[in-house]
Amino acid sequence: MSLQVSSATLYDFPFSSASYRLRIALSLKGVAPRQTKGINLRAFEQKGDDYLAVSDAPMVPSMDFGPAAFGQSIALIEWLDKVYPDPRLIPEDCDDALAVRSIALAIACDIHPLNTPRVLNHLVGSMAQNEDVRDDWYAHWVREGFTVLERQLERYASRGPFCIGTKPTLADLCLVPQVLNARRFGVPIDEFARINAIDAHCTTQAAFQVAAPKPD
Ligand SMILES: N[C@@H](CCC(=O)N[C@@H](CS)C(=O)NCC(=O)O)C(=O)O
Repeated sequence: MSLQVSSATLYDFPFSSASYRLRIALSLKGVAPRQTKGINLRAFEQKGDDYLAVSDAPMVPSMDFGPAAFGQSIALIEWLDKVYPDPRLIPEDCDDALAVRSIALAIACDIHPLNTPRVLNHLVGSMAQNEDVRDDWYAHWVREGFTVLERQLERYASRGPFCIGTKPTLADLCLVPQVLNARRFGVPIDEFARINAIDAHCTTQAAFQVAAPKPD
């Protein structure tokens, strides 16, 4: 093993849901990067020369291991899960691993990319839409995504209080930040009973609390 978390720099923004996923994973595994540097997305620091000298993409999170830096929260969490396998975030059981990835990617690939700052800023910037259109866009794609997610999660409701079973997995790491994000944007999500129940359970757990952004 050559790359080590203990010698890495984590680039992070508290309210970034992709960064929040990674912080929960680090917290559950009890490992910490050598240092954490904040990239203020509200001040567009992700587009600055300093950050782009480290990260290929103008987004967080990324981890600079020294020899190389990597972005993509799911890839980083999968790597962490192999290098620090206790506790496992992707089950060993192949069928459960498929279910976990299917839920996690429904959030990370189908919901989250439609509501990132660069997409929302493009709507009100170059595309000259007003803030009502932006908010409607956000709410539409979150609610459509949550409708699918709720159906997925209902299938596993008898297995335990987390997305799948009695332990947190990659699926929960994706769900909790997306729920927080939806609430912060004022999107009505009360009707998604299973999503809310899982979120309520996860947020009682110390590892999720430590990783959560502090209210601004
Ligand atoms: N697929 C990437 C998404 C990363 C991403 O979009 N991060 C957002 C914050 S949650 C970001 O840095 N956005 C900057 C921007 O949109 O300008 C991952 O999972 O790491």
